[in-house]
Amino acid sequence: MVRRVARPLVCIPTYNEASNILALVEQIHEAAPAVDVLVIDDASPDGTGDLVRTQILKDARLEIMARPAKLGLGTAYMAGFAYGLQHGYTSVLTMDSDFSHPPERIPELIQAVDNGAHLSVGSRYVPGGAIEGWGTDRRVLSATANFVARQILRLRTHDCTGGFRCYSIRALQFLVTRPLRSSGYSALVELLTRCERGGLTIVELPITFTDRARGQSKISRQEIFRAMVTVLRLAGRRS
Ligand SMILES: Nc1nc2c(ncn2[C@@H]2O[C@H](COP(=O)(O)OP(=O)(O)OP(=O)(O)O)[C@@H](O)[C@H]2O)c(=O)[nH]1
Ligand SMILES: [Mg+2]
Repeated sequence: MVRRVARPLVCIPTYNEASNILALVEQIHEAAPAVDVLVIDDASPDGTGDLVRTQILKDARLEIMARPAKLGLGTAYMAGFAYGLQHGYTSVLTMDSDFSHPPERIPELIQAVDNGAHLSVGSRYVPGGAIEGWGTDRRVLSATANFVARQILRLRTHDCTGGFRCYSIRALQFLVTRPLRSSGYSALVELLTRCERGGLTIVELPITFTDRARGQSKISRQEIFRAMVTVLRLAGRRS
């Protein structure tokens, strides 16, 4: 039988995050004791899944969804959304597992949804937002990608590529009705575009994004190219 709970769920997709994941879960629970955490792990070769499974024996607020192979960020988010709805969670917050997204801001993102927003976005690109640890190349790439995506897709949200977001039940129900076209990082732009086109209320809260200190980046040139194709494909569609 499915256990039904009435609290928020934090979903963390992981691929080779053994050096980060348990410390992150601890910080999340320090900042937000009343949330459950679902790690969505894609058979990480570095044993991330085993670490989480061992910790679950000691931590009732932790759960794992173990997937058989690296299936991409987009399908990980969609699987987390379905899990959240099925188990009766009040909202689903997503974040990266490399400490780029500050756990201490989780309560504010959840609160914004509790106050009526359909989606709250932790944003680097609104006043008060910042990026720490990135060199000029990465800053320019990210700022340009955001600017171009916003212009082409006519998005109002300033940070359309960040993964620190809290989705309300209404947003989750709306998003799970149709599978995503993108499976990788560009899923973030697709999810946001669908929310905006669906008329959902979105609020952006400034965050300081910090570059990953431990573990390896998974973003590749191929992913960046795919993200650009996604933007063009979405631009050609109405909904
Ligand atoms: N489940 C799952 N998680 C993934 C996959 N690819 C990336 N992730 C996770 O998604 C999050 C974001 O990935 P990162 O590698 O940090 O990507 P990034 O932030 O663009 O790149 P960095 O600057 O290196 O941090 C991290 O928690 C990853 O472990 C995947 O295919 N499946
Ligand atoms: Mg990262």
